[in-house]
Amino acid sequence: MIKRIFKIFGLLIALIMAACTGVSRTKYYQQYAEFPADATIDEKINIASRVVPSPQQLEWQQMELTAFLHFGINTFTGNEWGSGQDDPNLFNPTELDCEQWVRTLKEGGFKMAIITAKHHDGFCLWQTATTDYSVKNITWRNGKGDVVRELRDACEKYGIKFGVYLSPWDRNAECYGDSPAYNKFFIEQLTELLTNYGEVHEVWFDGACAEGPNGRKQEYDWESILRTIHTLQPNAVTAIMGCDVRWVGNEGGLGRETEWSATVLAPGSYTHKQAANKLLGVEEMSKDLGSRDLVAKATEIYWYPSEVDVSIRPGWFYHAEQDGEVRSLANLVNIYYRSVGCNSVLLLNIPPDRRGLIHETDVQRIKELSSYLTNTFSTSAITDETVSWSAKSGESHEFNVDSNRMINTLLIQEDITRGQHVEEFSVEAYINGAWHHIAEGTTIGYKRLLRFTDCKAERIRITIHASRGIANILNTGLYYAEPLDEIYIPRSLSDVNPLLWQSAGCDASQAYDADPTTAWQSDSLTPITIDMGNEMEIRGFSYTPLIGGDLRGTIFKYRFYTSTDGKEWTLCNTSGEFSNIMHNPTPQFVYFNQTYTARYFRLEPISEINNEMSTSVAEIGILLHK
Ligand code: FUL
Repeated sequence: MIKRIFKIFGLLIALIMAACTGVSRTKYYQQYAEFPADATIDEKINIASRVVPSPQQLEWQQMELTAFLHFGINTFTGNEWGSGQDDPNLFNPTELDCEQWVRTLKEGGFKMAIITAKHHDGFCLWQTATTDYSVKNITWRNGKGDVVRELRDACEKYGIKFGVYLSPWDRNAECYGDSPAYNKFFIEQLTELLTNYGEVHEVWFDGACAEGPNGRKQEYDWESILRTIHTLQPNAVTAIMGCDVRWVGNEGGLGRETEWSATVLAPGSYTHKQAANKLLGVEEMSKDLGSRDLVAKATEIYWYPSEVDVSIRPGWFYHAEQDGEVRSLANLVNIYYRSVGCNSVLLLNIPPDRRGLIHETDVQRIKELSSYLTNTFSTSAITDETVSWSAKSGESHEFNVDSNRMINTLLIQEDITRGQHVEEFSVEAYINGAWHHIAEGTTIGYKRLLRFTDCKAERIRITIHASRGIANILNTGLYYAEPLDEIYIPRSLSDVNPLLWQSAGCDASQAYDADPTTAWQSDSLTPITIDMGNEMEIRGFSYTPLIGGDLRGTIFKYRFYTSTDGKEWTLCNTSGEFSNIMHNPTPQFVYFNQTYTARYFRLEPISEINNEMSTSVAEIGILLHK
């Protein structure tokens, strides 16, 4: 009883003190909260709305635009994933100029550059003591070159932040798969990068990973790996197989319309939490990571914001034959709306070419993007001085608008230092004496951009229909984004018209009907054999997975054969894998390093992306010239 009286008395004092000092009593949880075992749904939602970013996550989110630079041995072989066996002397950029990269990025509004210091092939772009497979043992610059150093210096000079991508998967290291030995090796590489190159703001660990030699599976010691980063670079965020930044779940530049930064998904490197993710049925690619229903089922919640990584070209590495396929301005602007405008950071890849320069076309596109964004978002049409406000569910806020200006975009931001709250909102415009509904959205988070039909309005009204407690809006703006025409000429999938083609053994015509939304499918790993009707000299082939559909049956490893009589077959020299097809399911163009005389060809699947016994070919084509 006495205890209870003390408790009530203590509470009263605390309330009186809070009222007198005006100090807010809201308790926030930095990056993580565990729900009490007996918490109700409402209590859980309340806690979820008070999870906030760490200072590093906040700084990262505020960058908005960051750049990836995929550069390495693949730039010189034409591959997307190197085998780890390519001659390191192939790495030979003739005019390497990291300052040109950084100038391009800086002028483009990018706040950080992340370099592939080591991709899956294991080739290191810096002077490392850990392996011979690096810039140290090649003729380029007499083995004294260091791309990481040059980029670091350029970032320093132009004042942008610097990050490193270090692939956990290593196809060159002999110790890969011998878990303790490789963990030691990997931590040594990380230590070099994090001690010799000044401040690092993001460490990117790719989730793509396969078995090592002889089927050995690497068990990563994520705890030690993350500890190394936290000790050596306390201001860095760790991405993907880290704990601060979440992969959005695709490589196509598409953030979710409903994007919670407070998610029930435990970060990928928390291996002991994987069972909890499974139980909830969530992974990076899940559509829903933070709805009320999911929060109700969860026991914990993380501030784990989304990063949209996408390449300006079809591949992550530079390939000259993709010079005509650099994304259009309209496409990049859409990506901006679907990433930065959907509560995510955009990580746009701009791969340097074989000269060691960002290609002219890419430079031009980055300039166009930057001036488009600057022109669009320079001055808001809202005439009120105060653009921050707060509201409970059901409340609205009105703004005066310069009615001479055309508008078609709403920009709205929550103050995420006080959590993410808004679940549903709508926008109305007061035009000619009446209110008209013009747009609606779900989550806001750090930033939300909503497009609506062009109009001129006297006032604008934003209603918060559902919010997890009080919504704290930090910024509101209205803008006009010029319409852009999408000029997209898809690359032809075949140089040979399949009119005369016949498939052997079954009707596989859906694989060459020029419609990549339909596929020839089989319930086993079945080769597809085609008679082209005429003999010709072929330089390569294309394989397209089902676009926008079920990826089951998509081929990962393959063999490709040609024949002149349909009896004797020649195995063509290829890498034998559609390297990154699982995460980037786009048309694959394979070129041989010689021509083959063929009337017949055969694509034989060796493995499917998820090791299933099935095959799917949306399109197959023959290439006659590079
Ligand atoms: C993927 C990798 O396999 C690609 O090559 C690329 O580096 C991309 C950013 O991540 O998972």
